[in-house]
Amino acid sequence: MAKLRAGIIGTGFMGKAHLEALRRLPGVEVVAVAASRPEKAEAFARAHRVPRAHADALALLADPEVDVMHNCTPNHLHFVLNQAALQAGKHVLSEKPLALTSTETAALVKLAERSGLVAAVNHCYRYYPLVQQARAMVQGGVLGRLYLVHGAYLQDWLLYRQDFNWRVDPARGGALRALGDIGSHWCDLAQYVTGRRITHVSGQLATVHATRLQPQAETATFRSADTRGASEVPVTTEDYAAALLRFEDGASGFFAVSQVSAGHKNGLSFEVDCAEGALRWHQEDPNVLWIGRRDRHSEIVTKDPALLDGQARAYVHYPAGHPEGYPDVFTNLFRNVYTHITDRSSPADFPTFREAHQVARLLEAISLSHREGRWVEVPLD
Ligand code: SOE
Repeated sequence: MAKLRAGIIGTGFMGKAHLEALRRLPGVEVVAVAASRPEKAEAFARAHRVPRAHADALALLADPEVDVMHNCTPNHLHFVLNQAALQAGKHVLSEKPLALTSTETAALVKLAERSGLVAAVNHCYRYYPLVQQARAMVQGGVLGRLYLVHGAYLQDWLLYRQDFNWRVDPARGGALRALGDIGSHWCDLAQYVTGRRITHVSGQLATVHATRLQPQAETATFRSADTRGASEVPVTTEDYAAALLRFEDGASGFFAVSQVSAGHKNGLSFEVDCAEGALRWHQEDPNVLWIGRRDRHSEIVTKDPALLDGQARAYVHYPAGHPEGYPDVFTNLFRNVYTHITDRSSPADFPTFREAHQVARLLEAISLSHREGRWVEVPLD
């Protein structure tokens, strides 16, 4: 891989995850960071030995030594910085959701495709070895015709009324909270594994807490807020959403997302029911894949590179028995992106802006269906 230089904007939980994953890739160097305040970027650069801390995001985008911009900022900055990066001639790796609305995602698709630059979105869950195995089996038709796809993404970090974070605020997180934040992952995964688009949806959304206590200081995702001096604010974003689904080949399905389900942390799961068996995968136990059978014992496939399908084996870094997990899937996705930047004839196996735009359309269709009480067709553009 030829040397490529990355710049990371945003130094929170995600900025650090991107940095660590990038440092495992040969031929990639993280040369610059920027944050919401210059002191934050400087402290991060010092702590993690990144050569340059820029005063702000635009200064990083003007840095001629940055080839690829990683956008690890809160959701409301995704559109403007992704756009600015493409205009500055940088390849982009954006956190999800790609932008706050499908009007914005459509504009980014246009810009990215015209620019000839590589533009990807971090739907990282695709790149667990056992997800790859499931994909190979479903798309290879090993279990016969696909009937149903179902699953969930359940969390509990917003269970209590005093739980708060910028994601609750529609101006910063987007009008669709649970759907945009974690529903986007589930829908991306379901379509990636099956290779089929979701074409029609019937949705239901619910906000459990009509008001929440907004603390004076910003609270990080997954952390408890300090409620001293907090003010009561109305909540318009959903805590829960579910949808019935129709896929393009006639398969059916359903999924639910929730950020108020006690005990569930990152409970992302899917199940695929086919004519001759079923598959089930769960993110919190990611190194196994369950194969359900009716007329014989069900089976467990484990992360053993000697036994996995060739496509899945490419995502295994360690021998059988050594668990691989969340940080590894970032490296896997980034490897595919950086390889494609270097060699455009290599497969573009990463979530593209176009795919993320289609997910944005899909989530908006679920919301529309909820508001109008009817099935909605997901626009194709
Ligand atoms: C919070 O819900 C969050 O950090 C999401 O924003 C991520 O995309 C998800 O992977 C983990 O949970």
